[in-house]
Amino acid sequence: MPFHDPDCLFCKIAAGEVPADIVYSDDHVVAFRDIQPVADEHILIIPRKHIASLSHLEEGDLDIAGHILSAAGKTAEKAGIAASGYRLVFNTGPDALQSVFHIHGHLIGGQKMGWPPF
Ligand code: DGP
Repeated sequence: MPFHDPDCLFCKIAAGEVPADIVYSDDHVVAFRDIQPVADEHILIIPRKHIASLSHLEEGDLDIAGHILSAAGKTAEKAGIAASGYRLVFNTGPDALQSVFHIHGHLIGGQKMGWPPF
């Protein structure tokens, strides 16, 4: 799979070809607000590299996984929810209702949440 998939919506957002409300970005990841928020704050964190899902991560992609996790804290800081708390959720596959096949962590917060999440 090439680094950039021209048919992938999130690759287009990462490339600036589709507009998004970007909260944080660096050389490896982009974090932008979800168009259909499920919480008061709902941000998607994606790698710039096209990888379909967590299940498609390969050994050589482990640094990318680290960049996503590292960006979560920075993004939460920028969004003002680092202290109050947040969740990072990766919907993966049909049971989890993954609908966009480019890895994305849902950073959810800005309000009190319940558990379990389903
Ligand atoms: P998932 O179901 O886990 O694959 O989540 C995909 C999320 O992507 C879903 O919460 C809605 C969001 N989304 C879909 N299209 C767009 C878009 O064009 N812009 C933004 N910002 N979010 C989108």
